[in-house]
Amino acid sequence: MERQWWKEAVVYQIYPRSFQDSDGDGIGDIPGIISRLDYIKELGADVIWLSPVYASPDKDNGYDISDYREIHKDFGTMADFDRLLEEAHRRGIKIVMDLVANHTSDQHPWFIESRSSRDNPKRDWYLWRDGHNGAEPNGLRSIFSGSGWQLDETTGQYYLHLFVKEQPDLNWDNTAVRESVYETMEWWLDKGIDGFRMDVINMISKPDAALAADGGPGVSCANGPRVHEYLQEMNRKVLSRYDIMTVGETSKVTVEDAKKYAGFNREELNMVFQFELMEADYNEHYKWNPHRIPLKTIREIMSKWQYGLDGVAWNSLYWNNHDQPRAVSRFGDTSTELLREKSAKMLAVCLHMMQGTPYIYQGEELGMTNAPMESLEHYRDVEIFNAYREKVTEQGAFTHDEMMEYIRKSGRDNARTPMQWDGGPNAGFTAGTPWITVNPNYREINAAGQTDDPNSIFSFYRELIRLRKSYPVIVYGSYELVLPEDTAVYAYRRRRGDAVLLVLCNFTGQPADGPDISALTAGAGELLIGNYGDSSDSGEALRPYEARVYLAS
Ligand code: TEU
Repeated sequence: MERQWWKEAVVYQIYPRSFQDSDGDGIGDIPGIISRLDYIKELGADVIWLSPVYASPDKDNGYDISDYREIHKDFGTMADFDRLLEEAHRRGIKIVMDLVANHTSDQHPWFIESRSSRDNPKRDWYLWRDGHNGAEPNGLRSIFSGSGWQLDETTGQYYLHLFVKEQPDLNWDNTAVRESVYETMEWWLDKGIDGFRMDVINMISKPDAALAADGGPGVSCANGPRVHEYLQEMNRKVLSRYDIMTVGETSKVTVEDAKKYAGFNREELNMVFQFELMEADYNEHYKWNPHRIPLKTIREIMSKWQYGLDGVAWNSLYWNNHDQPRAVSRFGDTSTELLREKSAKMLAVCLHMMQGTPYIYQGEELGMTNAPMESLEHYRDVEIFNAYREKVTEQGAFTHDEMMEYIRKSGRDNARTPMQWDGGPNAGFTAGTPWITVNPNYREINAAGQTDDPNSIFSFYRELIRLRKSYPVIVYGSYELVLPEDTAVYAYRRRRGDAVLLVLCNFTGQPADGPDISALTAGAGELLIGNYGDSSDSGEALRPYEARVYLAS
C-alpha cells in the first residue's frame, strides 16, 4: 500500500467555540487556540481539523456560513487565522478546515439575492419549488425536525433546507455554484491550509424525487445521482493540485459507497466518516431513545469496515465528534472514577490500533464525559430544541422526563461544553461567562491534572500516538478479527510482513477469562502497551476494561 502522510497522521478536532477563550467574552477564539498549540504538539497529533471559523449568524454554531472568506468576529480576525496557520506549521501541525458547502446561511449574499425575486440571476443557486396544493412541495423532512421546505412569502415559493431553515441548500447542479465553491477552496488552499473536512458532502446532489413538487413522501438526498461526478470534478479542478488531505462527512454510506468516495483509484476524497456505528442506536425516533450499542454491534460494524476497505480505500477512525455524545459515556463506563479511566483508555486502544486515520475530539484525550444538564434552558443546540418541540410538544411521543433522559444521553451539547483545562474558575476556559455551562466534573477531569501524570488518559493517548508513529504495522497492517463471538472481549490482529499485533479489549466491567485469552496471548510476543500499569503476563484474565496490545515480529 502506498505510503501517504494522511494515512500516518493523527487528527485532533477543535470545536473553536468551546476550546479556549482569550478575551473573556465566554466564546472560544483563534488566539485561544494558538495559546494551546503546544498542548496538541505534546499530545503528538499532527493535524488539526478546525470546525467552522467563518462568518456566521450562528443558527447552527457556525455551520451556517454567511461569508466563506471572513473569520467569525467572535473568533478573531483573518490576521489571527494567518498567525494560527503559521504557528501550527512552525510546530509541524497541519490545519484542515471545515468546508460547509451543501448549504449556506440564509444571510449569505447569494441567498439574499436568490430570494429577492423569481428572476434574480442567483435564483437557481438554491432549490426553489412551487408548493403542492397549497402546501409544501413534498414530504421531505429536515434532519433537524419538521419539513425540509420553507415558504418564502416574497416570491411565494418554497426553498429546500436539509438542516434548519436558516441553512438553505445550494443547487450543485448549477455550474456557477460549483465554480464558486471551487474558487473559495482554492482561496484557502493558496493561503496554505492542508485540506478539508467536507460537511455532509454526500448530500450535494439531490435526486429528482427529492425535489418534485408532487406531494410525494420525499426521499433521502444521501448519495444522489451526480455526487461522484461532482467530487471527481472538484478533485480534477482543485484537490489534485495540492498536497492535502480530504475527509468527507457522509452519513448513510455503506462500505460499497465508501469505496467510491474514497477508493484509491477514484480521484475523489482520501477518506470518509462512516456513520453506521454512530447510528447503530437509532430507532424510529432517531437518536432520541435509551439504547446503548452492544459490543457485538460495535465489533461487527468495525470489522466490516476494516475488512471492506483494506487495500482499496482508507478508513477514518472515530468514537465521537462535536455532533456525538462523549466516547467514554457512550461506549465506556463512567460509574466510577477508576472505570472511567480504564474504559477511556481501552476505547483508545481499540480504535488507535486499527487501520485508518484516527480522529480525537477535544477533551476525549482527558476522558471528558457527557454533560449532566439539569434543565432544557441549559442547552444551546438547535437540534435539541427542535426535537423537544417535535417529540414532546407537538407529537406527545415522550414525556418531558423521557425526552430529557434522551437528550442527556444523545444530545450534541454533550460534546460542546468547554474544554476542561484546569481546576480554576470555568475550568480555565474563559475569564468571563461561558456560552454553555462547564461540566461540573472539571475539578477532577482537566488537562492540568493529566499532562504531567504518566498514568493519565492524556499520557496514554500520547503513547498510543507514539506507537503509531513507530510501527508501520499499526498504520498499514491488515486486520483479522479473532474471537468473533466473545461476549466481553473485542480481539483482533494486525499483520504486516513478519509483524503481528494482537489487540485485546475487555468491553465490560467484569474480569474476562477463559482458555481463549490464554491461548491467544501465549506466543503473542512482547506487551507493547496496556491500561493496567502492572499488566501481567499472558494467561491471566483481562481485568475490567483492560486492554492489552502484544507485538510479535
Ligand atoms: O452534520 C451532518 C449530519 O449528518 C448531522 O445531521 C449529524 O448526523 C447530526 O448532527 C447528529 O446529530 C454536519 C455537522 O457536523 C453538524 O454540526 C451540522 O449541524 C450539520 O452538518 C449541518 O451543517
